[in-house]
Amino acid sequence: MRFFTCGVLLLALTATGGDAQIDVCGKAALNTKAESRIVGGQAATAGSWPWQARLLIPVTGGTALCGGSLINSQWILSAAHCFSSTSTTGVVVNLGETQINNSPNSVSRSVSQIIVHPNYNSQSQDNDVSLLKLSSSVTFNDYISPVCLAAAGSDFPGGTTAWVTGFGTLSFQGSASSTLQEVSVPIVSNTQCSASYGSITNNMICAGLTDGGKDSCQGDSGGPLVSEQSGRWILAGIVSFGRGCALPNFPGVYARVSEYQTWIDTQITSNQTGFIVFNCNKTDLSGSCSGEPPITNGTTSSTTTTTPDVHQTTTTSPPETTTPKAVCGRAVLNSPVFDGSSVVSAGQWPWMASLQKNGQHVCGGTLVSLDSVLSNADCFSSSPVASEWTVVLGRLKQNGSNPFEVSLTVTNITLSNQTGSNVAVLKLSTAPVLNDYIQPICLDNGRTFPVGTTCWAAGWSSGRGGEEKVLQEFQTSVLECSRPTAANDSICTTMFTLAEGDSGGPLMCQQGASWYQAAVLSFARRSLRRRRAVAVAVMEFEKLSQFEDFLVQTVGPFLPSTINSSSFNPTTPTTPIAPTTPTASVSTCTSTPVWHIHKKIFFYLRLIFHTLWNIISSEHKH
Ligand code: 4AZ
Repeated sequence: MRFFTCGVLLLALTATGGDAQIDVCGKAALNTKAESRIVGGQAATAGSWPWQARLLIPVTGGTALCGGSLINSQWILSAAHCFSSTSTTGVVVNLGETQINNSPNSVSRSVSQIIVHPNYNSQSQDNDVSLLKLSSSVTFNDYISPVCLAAAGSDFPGGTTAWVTGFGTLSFQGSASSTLQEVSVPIVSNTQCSASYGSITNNMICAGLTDGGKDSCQGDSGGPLVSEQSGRWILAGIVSFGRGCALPNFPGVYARVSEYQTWIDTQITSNQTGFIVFNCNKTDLSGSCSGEPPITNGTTSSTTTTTPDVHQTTTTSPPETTTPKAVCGRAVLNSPVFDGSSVVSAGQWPWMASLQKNGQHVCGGTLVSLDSVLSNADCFSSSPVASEWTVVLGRLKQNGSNPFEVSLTVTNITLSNQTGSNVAVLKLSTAPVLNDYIQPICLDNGRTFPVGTTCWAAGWSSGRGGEEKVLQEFQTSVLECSRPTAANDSICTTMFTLAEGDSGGPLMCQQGASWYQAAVLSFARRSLRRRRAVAVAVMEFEKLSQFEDFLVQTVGPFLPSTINSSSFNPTTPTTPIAPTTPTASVSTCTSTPVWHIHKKIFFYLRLIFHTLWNIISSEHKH
């Protein structure tokens, strides 16, 4: 079972304002989502969204359709762009409807006042908010009741499940629906949304799937985007705009309700609306606030249908801990260049995390589960306080724009406690939405990476990656460890440049289609051993499998590398591996494109020359 953990206590403590609405708002007695979690639904059932309003607005040559939300017995919250003037003439608000012309519980009201937000900007769509006062109050019942509003300070992290409802068109420029439609859409962070639209203000909130297929559309404008918290439905957004409808990478854009608490409170002076802080500070294993699977490899199928039609929730699904839907070690955009070290491109190492203090990169890390990041314990020796750290995922450049990045706070830091080197596990406050740029790496639990296996390290260090400090990658190759006792607990590689700032990052080796973390990089404890016989400098790292018990305890069960976890064999590589010597062409786990081979030979010649030079010069010093 996925855990729905937004705190009940929090609700009690953070409900603000309002004399009556706070007791009644956000309850939908006939909404079965919370209990039965219908999968693949279509039209909403009567009473599912009792705050839904259908607005009919006279315009030249006809009537425009908009949505709205009932927020107390006499007020509707809607979008500013629904109104070209504040004239109330002919404006009709219908409540309690599920099917147009066939809703026994519906009521109709005219409007006595329309208030458009004074700072509404029709160019940018900033502050796309309006209030409508009904000519007379409505009586609440199972089909008509107000929604709660997200209070100032609410946080809707990317991946949070939200639902949008409306009578709008079923496709862009299609025809409007005669039945109320509902669809669940994950919240998209403003950073990610800005990457698509360019100008998303703090007064906006976005929701949709990377692959498209689910969205609000024309005629839904002004209607509600809600999220559930402790059995209450809270209005997160007001349908505002979007590029087309349900297009990939163009989520729907909504006015962010939590930015309007003061304004709404000053407009509605009696019978005030119920504001509740939405703050899903704990998440289930899928990374969502209320049970909707995030965009993960294998779980989110993009539907080709448009506009409200499909919803999926999972509270009745089996425990996530036994059948995790996410898989590890997938990097669809990975195409490392085999030339020793190079600038990384976006999505190449989608588990790379930048661990930051005061906005400055301090150490590397890796996403190793849906909500845990692995790093080096040394990074926290001076500051083990979780609240001082931020984890940035999906980042490529330390200076420059990173359209896919997500910044997350840390709730807990746990350090392993072994003799020698140690690792750290950071629990994230929210599980990030997984996409091509953010994915977990597989944790090595005792695999064999034979001598000659090509592996990679990656990291950000000052002085590297140019002005933008782009993530760097380093190709290396597994060597036999010179220390006889090291065979079981260490993995040794050819030398590569490791600097402060790389600590905590991964040594990554591919087996089959999946990438495994074989070790955590350590700058402070890096071990350089020279093997005189073959004149190759060796780097020695503690094998990650040494920390397996600690990792299972702190991170939870390791993610499988394929969805069919029963075929998961921790010790047998998925492709045969033929050991080779370090000086030969070495990528034995994956087939290496022919055009890479000359680069690799050049790389190893350079490496040998460099190593010999180091040995000669250090012996000269002695
Ligand atoms: C509209 O024109 C509209 N996909 C509303 C919502 C969206 C697009 C257009 C979001 O009313």
